[in-house]
Amino acid sequence: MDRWRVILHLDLDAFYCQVEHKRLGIDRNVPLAVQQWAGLIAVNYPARANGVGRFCDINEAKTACPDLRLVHVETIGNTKGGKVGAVEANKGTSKASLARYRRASFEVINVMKRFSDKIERASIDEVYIDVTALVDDRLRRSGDFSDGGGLEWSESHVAEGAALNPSSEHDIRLIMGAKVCKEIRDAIKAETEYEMSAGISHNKLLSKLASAMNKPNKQTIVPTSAVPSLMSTLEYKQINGLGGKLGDRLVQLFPGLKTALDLQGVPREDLVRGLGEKTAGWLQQLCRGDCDSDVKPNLLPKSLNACKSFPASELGAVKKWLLILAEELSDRILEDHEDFGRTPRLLVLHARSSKTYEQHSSQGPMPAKWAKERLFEHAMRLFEKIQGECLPCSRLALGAAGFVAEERNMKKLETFFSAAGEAEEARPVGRRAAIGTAGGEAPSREAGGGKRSRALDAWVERAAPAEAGLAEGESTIEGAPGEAEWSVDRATLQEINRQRYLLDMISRGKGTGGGVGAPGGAAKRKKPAVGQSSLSNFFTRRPAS
Ligand code: TTP
Repeated sequence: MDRWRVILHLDLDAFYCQVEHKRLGIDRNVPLAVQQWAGLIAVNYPARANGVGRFCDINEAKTACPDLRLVHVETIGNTKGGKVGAVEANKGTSKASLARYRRASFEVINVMKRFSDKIERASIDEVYIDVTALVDDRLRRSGDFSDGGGLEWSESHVAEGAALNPSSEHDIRLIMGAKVCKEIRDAIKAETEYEMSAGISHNKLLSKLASAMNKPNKQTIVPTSAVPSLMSTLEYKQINGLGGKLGDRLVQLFPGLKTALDLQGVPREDLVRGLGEKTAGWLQQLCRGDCDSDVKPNLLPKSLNACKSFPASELGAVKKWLLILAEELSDRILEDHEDFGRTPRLLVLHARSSKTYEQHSSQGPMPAKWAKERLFEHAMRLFEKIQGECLPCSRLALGAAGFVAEERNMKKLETFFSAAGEAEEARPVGRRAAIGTAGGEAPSREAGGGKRSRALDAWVERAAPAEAGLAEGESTIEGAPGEAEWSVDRATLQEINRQRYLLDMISRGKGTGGGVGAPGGAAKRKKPAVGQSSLSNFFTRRPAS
């Protein structure tokens, strides 16, 4: 295990409830749950203390806690005026909109960005942050901690049964990580009112396990000394990645085994026989609490999607839902364009057959105008191409992908990128290596800016369709075979890849003169590089409505 890294996992507590408390000005101590149709999707901690759980139906919840405040999620659809924001709890005519929770989530990210440029959004309410560089910096500046002196960790819990060793340099790094983590959480609380729980450890696996150990609004350190006892009680299905099909396969292969420690005891050759060499190796690592996965900065979404599941439906109902999805997607594209100055090139439709449960996909160029009527018209044309296979239909997803910057913004991005290349070149080698090209990331551009670098060209050339903005599992950019008028030509694909790379560079904050800052560092930093303003606006502008 690389015990030099310090990785935080931060998870907002009862997230949707917190957003509603703030929006509606409801005291935090009032039991509250967020409802979607007849079910509860978020329950705050006072309501949990009164016996309300996420799996209660509304009547059970009200019986358990008569004072419970119920707030329905925002909906979009067949309401008077058909506007996002109208609340109509009718599953048959409208769909849930997550717009207000997404905005709140980015408010929080905006604060986190001041502390590290290595932030990976794992979901709408959880992130990983790699604070290794910041911890290095703090320890270097703070002098000698060989006896752990001066570092307070009383604000943090330590995983049960373990203790921190103040003379271990690795534990000292975690203590400093905990200090940073507390600062981040305090800044978030002060600036957004939101509370979160956090885990501090040497990798993503352990920090995620740690953040769930003492909820709500607390943080927990998992030092390596805690790992053996943790693995002996941890059900392996709770490990990220082992809950789904792989977990089911493990149950089939090794019935009776429950904990990560149990799996450690399986001979490697048995694992290899059942799962293959690569998965076996990865699994053995996980069961020892080891995980070398990097925190992958991903602040710009690769695609925007609007989805709806419904009872088996024929064409008439599909049209109705597509119009609603087109409305939601239209809002999201316009918002994204305003925030980031980028334009989607692809409209992607997925439809699931209620007979075969198979998902079919179709995609084509995004219309130049993003009004819901135009999106709907194009979506219908996409649907017609696959309707033979997916009617009756029970799920639709309409997405925008293949983002590029507009010509005028591209100029800004190019300028920014040249500056980034130069700044990169000027950095000490160690630091450059830390944000370099490992793991298939796009290469740094060579210094000098003006001409395209060979490395960049090579990256553009080999970039997979997924890198052009299609999420994993979505269909490839080439489109349905034989549909020439819808296919995306190679030059477009290359352009999409190139611009995605530039946008990625910006979203990682490269070229801003060093990404890691102290609290309040944003104000002290250099003026943002040209082209970054759209992004900064996005992260600073909008309060949750
Ligand atoms: P979670 O992080 O699973 O839960 P939570 O934040 O409500 O509570 P906790 O403090 O235990 O972490 O989910 C984050 C948000 O995602 C949640 O507030 C509501 C939403 N959500 C759904 O919409 N559907 C679901 O099935 C789940 C589990 C969550």
